[in-house]
Amino acid sequence: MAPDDCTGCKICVDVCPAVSKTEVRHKSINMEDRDDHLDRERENFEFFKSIPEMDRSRVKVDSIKGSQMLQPLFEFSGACSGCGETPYLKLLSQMFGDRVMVANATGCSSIYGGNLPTTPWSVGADGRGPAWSNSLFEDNAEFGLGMRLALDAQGSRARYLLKKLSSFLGEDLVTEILSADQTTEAGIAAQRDRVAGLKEELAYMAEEDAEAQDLLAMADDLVRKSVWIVGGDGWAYDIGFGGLDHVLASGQDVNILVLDTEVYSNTGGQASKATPRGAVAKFASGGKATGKKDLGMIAAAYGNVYVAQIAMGADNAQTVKAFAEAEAHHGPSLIIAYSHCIAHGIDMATGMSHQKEAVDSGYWPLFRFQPNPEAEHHPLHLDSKKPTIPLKEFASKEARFAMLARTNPDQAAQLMGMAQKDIDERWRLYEQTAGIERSAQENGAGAANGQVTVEAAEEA
Ligand SMILES: Cc1ncc(C[n+]2csc(CCOP(=O)(O)OP(=O)(O)O)c2C)c(N)n1
Ligand code: SF4
Ligand code: SF4
Repeated sequence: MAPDDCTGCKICVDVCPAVSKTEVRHKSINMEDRDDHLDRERENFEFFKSIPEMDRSRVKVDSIKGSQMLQPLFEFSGACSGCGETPYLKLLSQMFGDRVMVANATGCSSIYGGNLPTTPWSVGADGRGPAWSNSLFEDNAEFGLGMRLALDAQGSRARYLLKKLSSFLGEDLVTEILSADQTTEAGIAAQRDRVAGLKEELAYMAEEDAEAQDLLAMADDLVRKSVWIVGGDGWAYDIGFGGLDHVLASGQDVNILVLDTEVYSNTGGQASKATPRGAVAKFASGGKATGKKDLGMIAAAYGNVYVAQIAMGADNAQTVKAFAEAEAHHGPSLIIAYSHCIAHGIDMATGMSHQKEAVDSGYWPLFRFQPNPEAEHHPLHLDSKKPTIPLKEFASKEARFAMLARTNPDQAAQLMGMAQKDIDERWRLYEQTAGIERSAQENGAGAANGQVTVEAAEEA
């Protein structure tokens, strides 16, 4: 661990599975006084940093062990100690590396993600890292869609110029670049090598040829990028929902990650449509009277949108799978990630194990909705089991529920009863939906929304 950057959140100790057989409560990782260990751990960390990073193409990126072997390009953020949002961003940066482009809605993730002049978004030894930018709270989905459209337009112009200059560049190189399989890390690394070779060729030609100069500027767009539209529930469920819906309907290849803390965390915990019934939040001081909006099922209604509801602390394999599937899906993807937060009034050291209780109680069911053109296909996969503990058991550990029981026990009891019914009913609905067959069609000919690609227009 990084001794100068550890915030003492204790989560690593809480989740450490290796327990001593002889010493009670002693694990492979334990909390001890910082001052007694600082010098030794600084030395260890320096040694750790000297170990070469793994070659991405030799690692199974879509597995827990594989993804955790890879260098995080999001590290040491200024979030609260033990924040439930940041581990998802670290994982995202490990799995997709410097090909990631993030459109970040205003909220906690834009503040700890861009507390300039520092930023936790980092670079590898070659100086490359994810590209990140922050937009408004009300238009971030559109902002990310713009990134996608710009990448597509540049990529299509680059392919057009590549074909046009093929007699100078060599037919073999051009064909290899145009037909490259970029679905794996090895395929992407090979494409990067080809593009590096192409840029060397173009550097010679660029002085005399304006089109070669143009292609040189856009050659990097021939390597597949991964666009991620990131924000909190206040953005996704409420203020930015119109734009989010527009982007889901666009059919474009973007990935949306909702870090769901069930309140507007960055401005002090106001209720959003993601806040569950019975929870106390600002603007819901008597406990929220209505149930949580089911954003996942709204998105799934489109049929061609990949949707996953995840909770890393409950099932990290399902989390990694959802990220990999969302990224691979040729169309819009939505991941709704349960993110524990100081606003919930929990012991943050138990954040990850508490996520498991959220799932065990049915409060946060895990699922993946996988669009598929096959007619005999059940797109909804329920990844968590039928609830095994009552909601009350989970909720009693959170001040947002418990405080109402103290101040207004009758109202708390009534809302808790209704909230339990919400859970039972949602589980019943999901179980039935998991049995439904549905097929999804790909986008029609040409780009989504009837746009004509630069490539097609210039060729015409
Ligand atoms: C249109 C607009 N209204 C209000 C704000 C103030 N504001 C900034 S962040 C934020 C809360 C964000 O909440 P959420 O999207 O849930 O993200 P979280 O902080 O929980 O990660 C608000 C209200 C703003 N930036 N823009
Ligand atoms: S998980 Fe928390 S306690 Fe453990 S090393 Fe990281 S910051 Fe420190
Ligand atoms: S307020 Fe919540 S979401 Fe924001 S940084 Fe703190 S723990 Fe994370």
